[in-house]
Amino acid sequence: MKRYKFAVMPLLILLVCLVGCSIFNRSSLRTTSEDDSGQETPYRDMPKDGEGYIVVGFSQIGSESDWRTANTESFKSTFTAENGYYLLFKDAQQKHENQIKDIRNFILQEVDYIVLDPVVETGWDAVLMEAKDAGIPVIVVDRQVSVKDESLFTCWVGSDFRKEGRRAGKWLESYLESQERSEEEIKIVTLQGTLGATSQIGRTEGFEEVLSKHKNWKMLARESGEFTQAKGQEVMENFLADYDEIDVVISENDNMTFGAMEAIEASGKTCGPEGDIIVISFDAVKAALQFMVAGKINVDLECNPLLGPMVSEIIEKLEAGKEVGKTQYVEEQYFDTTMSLENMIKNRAY
Ligand code: GZL
Repeated sequence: MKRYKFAVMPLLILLVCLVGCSIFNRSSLRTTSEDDSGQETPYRDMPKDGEGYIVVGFSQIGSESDWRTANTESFKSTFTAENGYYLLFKDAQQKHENQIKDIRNFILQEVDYIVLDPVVETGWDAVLMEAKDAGIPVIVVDRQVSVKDESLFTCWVGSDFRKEGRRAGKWLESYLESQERSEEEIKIVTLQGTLGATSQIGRTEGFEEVLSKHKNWKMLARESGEFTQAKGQEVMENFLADYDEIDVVISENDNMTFGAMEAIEASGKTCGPEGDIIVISFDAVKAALQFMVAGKINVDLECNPLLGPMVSEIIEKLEAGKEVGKTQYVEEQYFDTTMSLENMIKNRAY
């Protein structure tokens, strides 16, 4: 009995501390969020207890590309106080360990929902189990998680990346036919995105499905440019140094394409419909479409970053106790130089 009594005191002290921390955490909740500079900034006119707002913790990958900037803006402009939300936004600078830390902080702050854009597909089982144990629904967006137990997340919203990759391959088939080059040996290099990211896996494998049907298409090399312009330029410089002849560059996002264009032109070669190298890009952000109009990019496979409104609709359904689909794809198309783009670009949201 004595041992039992003795054990009770520390437990009581621990309980008092935990309750104190929890009150502190909740009172610190809804008073700050991180702006683009990563600084914690006080939210204006947000009631101290934050009651009446749906609190959403968003773990964003980083700010590595124009696409990512548009994706972040879509969430920040949707999850506003006017729309009944309080958004806790964290930028993980493309680091998996930062996202794990951010999710754990959201759990500690007892948010109502966690939105996760996972930098790579693996390594999420443990932290998503912690969110599940805390009773916090997780909505995965853009890239996917690969977990043993799919009940660890409520649903996923994003693009069909494999379809984007297949579309790129089919576009190349028809383009080469139009150029009467279908029987020619075609030398190809690929700038891959962040290895292990769903967008990289899908685009690479989707294009591979078409590549495998053409014995005359030679994939000289694939290397990751990490979805950034600087790394994309560096990898393309190496490809140009290693291979005298390159007919096609597949670049798995526009920012790597911008770097590749720099490298191609610095080497004395040209790109685009009138150039030495066919450029196939992904994302279709405004700046890339402007380069297409300027004749530097042949085709751009759209990847829609505007996921904020779809996720808000999902949360409203969940709040109303409704079911939501486990997998939800966004609409996408592609653009090439046969299309008149000027007007579309003017009105383009990203
Ligand atoms: C695609 C997204 C990719 C974009 C890149 O959905 O995951 O990450 O294609 C971004 O621009 O870096």
